[in-house]
Amino acid sequence: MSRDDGDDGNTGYGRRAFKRSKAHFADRVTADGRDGWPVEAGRYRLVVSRACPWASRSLVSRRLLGLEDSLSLAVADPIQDDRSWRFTLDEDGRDPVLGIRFLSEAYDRRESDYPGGVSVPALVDVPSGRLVTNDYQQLTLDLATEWTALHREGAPDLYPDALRDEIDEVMADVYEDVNNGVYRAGFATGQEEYEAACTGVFRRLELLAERLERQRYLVGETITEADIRLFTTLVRFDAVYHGHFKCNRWKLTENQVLWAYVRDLYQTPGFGDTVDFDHIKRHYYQVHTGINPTRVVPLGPDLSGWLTPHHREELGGRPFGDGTPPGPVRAGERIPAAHTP
Ligand SMILES: N[C@@H](CCC(=O)N[C@@H](CS)C(=O)NCC(=O)O)C(=O)O
Repeated sequence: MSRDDGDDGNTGYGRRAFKRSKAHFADRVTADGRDGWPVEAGRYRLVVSRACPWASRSLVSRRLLGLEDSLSLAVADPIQDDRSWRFTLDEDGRDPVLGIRFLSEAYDRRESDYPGGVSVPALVDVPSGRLVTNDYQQLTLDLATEWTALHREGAPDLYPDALRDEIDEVMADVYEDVNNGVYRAGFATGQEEYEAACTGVFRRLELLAERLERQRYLVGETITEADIRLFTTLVRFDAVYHGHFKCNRWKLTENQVLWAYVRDLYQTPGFGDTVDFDHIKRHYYQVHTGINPTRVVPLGPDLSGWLTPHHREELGGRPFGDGTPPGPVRAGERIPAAHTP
């Protein structure tokens, strides 16, 4: 992400509007390997921060599609230092598979003196240690449509052909006003810029709530990529966007429809079991020192409500279509109990 003066958006506060930079490395891993990166079990490593909403999309997709055995996972420390994402959660501060201490090393192997920012999610080629892509928008679509040979039995179709136009349309609005809208509000340096972004966030959330009052999921009657993308912002809403990013017209818990919708997803295997509220809160409140110079992390909100009944099954819907929910989270990838409701 960046402001349009090229700063990294987390700490740079020029007088210009927050603008997200385009992903720089946009190679695709495909079934036919047309960019030189064929889908192959065990070849790639997905590097994420569990704090990051863009990376969290790929965490959910990987679980729902059952790609854990084929696509290994590296989780970065939620707090970057001046060399960006680092593997300080691992023994000796090194990712055990890639053998690197900083994600930037994989970027450097791909392109030395790469001038852009180092971002997650990142897909890294294990044999060469080179970054393949950091294009988070395409990554999950490719996991859903190109990695099918490695999907688990019973994996859902997250991007069904017949519904793609509608899914794309919903995702475009969700991206502009919600996924990125909260960032534009949070990093605004002027009153007007903030008000426009914040108004847009809540206007869109109200429209989405109207839609979701009648149907369990955003498009069709099953979980799709559109739900994953809305989920990753909603699950962070009260914890960080409401306070830290000043999106505080109301809390998610005050909106009956959206609160039930996000709890429904949270309680669905593959969604909530990827969420680490501790990483989320510490990242936002400690890294964005421009908007929280004390780096103090608030104690709330109370998380106990996340596991309460949502009653959304009364709307019908078939979460996994003809498929089945994913199995339990593998050992080593479970979120510590202290970081969950
Ligand atoms: N790659 C995308 C989106 C991914 C993204 O913004 N990830 C954030 C974390 S939520 C990141 O890694 N930012 C770089 C940093 O904070 O050092 C972009 O360049 O805008």
